[in-house]
Amino acid sequence: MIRNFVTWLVAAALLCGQSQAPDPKWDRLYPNSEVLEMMRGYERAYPGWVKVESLGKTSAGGDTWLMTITNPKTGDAASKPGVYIDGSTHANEIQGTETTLYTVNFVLKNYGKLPRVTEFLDRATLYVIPMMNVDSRERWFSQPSTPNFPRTLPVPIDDDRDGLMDEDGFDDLNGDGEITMMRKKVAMGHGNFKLDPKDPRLLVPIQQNELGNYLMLGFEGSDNDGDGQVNEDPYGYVDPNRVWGDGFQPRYVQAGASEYPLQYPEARNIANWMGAHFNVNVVMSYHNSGKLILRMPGARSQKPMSPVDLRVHDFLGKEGEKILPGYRYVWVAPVLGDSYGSSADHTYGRVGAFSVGIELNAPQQDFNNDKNVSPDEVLKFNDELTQGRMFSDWKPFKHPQYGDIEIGGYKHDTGRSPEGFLSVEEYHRNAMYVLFHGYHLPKLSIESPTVTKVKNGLYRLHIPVLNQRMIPSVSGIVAQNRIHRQDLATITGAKVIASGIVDDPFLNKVQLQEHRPERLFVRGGVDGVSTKTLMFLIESQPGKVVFSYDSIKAGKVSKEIVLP
Ligand SMILES: [Ca+2]
Ligand SMILES: [Ca+2]
Ligand SMILES: [Ca+2]
Ligand SMILES: [Ca+2]
Ligand SMILES: [Zn+2]
Repeated sequence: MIRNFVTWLVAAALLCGQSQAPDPKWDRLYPNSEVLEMMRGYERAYPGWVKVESLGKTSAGGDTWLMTITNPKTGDAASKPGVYIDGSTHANEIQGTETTLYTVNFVLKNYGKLPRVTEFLDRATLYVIPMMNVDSRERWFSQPSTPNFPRTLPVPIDDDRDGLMDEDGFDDLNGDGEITMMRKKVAMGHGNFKLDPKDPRLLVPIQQNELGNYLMLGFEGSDNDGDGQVNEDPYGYVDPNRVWGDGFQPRYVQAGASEYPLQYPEARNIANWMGAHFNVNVVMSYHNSGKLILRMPGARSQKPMSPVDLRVHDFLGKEGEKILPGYRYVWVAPVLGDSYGSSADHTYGRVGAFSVGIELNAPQQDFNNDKNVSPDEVLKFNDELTQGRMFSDWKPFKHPQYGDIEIGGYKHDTGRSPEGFLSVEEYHRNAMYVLFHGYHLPKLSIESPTVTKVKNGLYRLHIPVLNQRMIPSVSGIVAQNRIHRQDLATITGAKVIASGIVDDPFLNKVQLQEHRPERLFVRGGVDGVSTKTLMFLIESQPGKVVFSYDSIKAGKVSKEIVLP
């Protein structure tokens, strides 16, 4: 009896303790080791549902970690339409990682509880790369950094063309673990700033008719190589979002580009993997900041987006403005300037996915409601809402080149990433926007066919294929550039004499496929929220045949059809 009880206890302990899923509080940013532990934790807690794998090594010895999440009982991951999300392409744009992890946590914990989450994991696959630029993200945590630095891939570049690479970066002169700002008081008339009369922690630029007595000297550091310039060649710079294949331009056109497309493994690992996963319909990459949903193309000189795809992007983007209040859905090029070789251009142009960049928000406070958060309001936020956590007060320092200066300013984990107490709403809304895309993944069903007996042993079938959701089963760019094979319709159990796409069922207008009618290629697939009717003329005895519709992006459906 006791022994049975003990056995039961052990079994129960094994079952529940078998792996508690991670339960992050989301009130802080997670360094890479904790992110990876969290990913592994979900994998252990949801065996078969979550797979964590490395797509390959990265430039400084890390790994491109991918999570694949789906209900394994409803089909293989690759057979289902996919949503791909990633974070920390720009290494300083940290909370993209937490946004992806929040999404992971939400879908896993709400499967079976919330119908739309359940539908999502049953019929779709979520692919997640929480840390694209993994090595530099680690560096942001472990070495003195700023809100803007490092953004680069971990690749040394001779920015000032003096033959040396990364020889003069930022320096943590005062040893507080942060790279903050330097300012210097000078004789009246020698500066272009003055102290803000409302708050001496701030400098304000002088007006035309004023004399200034302060200089802003930029981010903390000294002239390490004695060339008369301070911090002119820091760590990097190769921009991980200017190195992709589609639309690539060399460095003399696009600053931060690599020497050739996909030169660095951070991008190449993902491009190679996604090139073998054309089931990816949606790509969402998290950046900060600015509250923007950015659609491609990256530059005005590139070919405009296919009208079919633009319509879908516009729908998803406009709805995004509602799910993410204050965010604006825009075409990136006229708003942020032309850029070449971005991941969104690549994954749209080479994979045919609906790809957007999302510029996340780090909410602060507009105390006087004038729709602008001014520098003094940021300081007020620092003082009243964080009790001074964000800002290091100015302190005197003896600088090797500038003499007596002051060092102070905002710490690296402020400004671009949300304060812990405000992060959950940001992550949650963005996760819900991922699920909105998930909901609108193409969802195909075969409606009731019309079967006409032409004569004994010869039937004509009109088979409507319905797509219930907004994303087409083949995107416009896939159809246009033949990125991967079109949707394929087949009949098994009969000899196919002719097949085609029905333009008008009443007038019996059909675009016939000239060759091999037994494999009907449905160019352009089934548009969002619409039906495409297919015609098959088949030789068969009365009985049953099976119609199958196989879409790389929308999955496979089939239906038995009875011939009278
Ligand atoms: Ca140099
Ligand atoms: Ca410092
Ligand atoms: Ca220098
Ligand atoms: Ca320096
Ligand atoms: Zn970015």
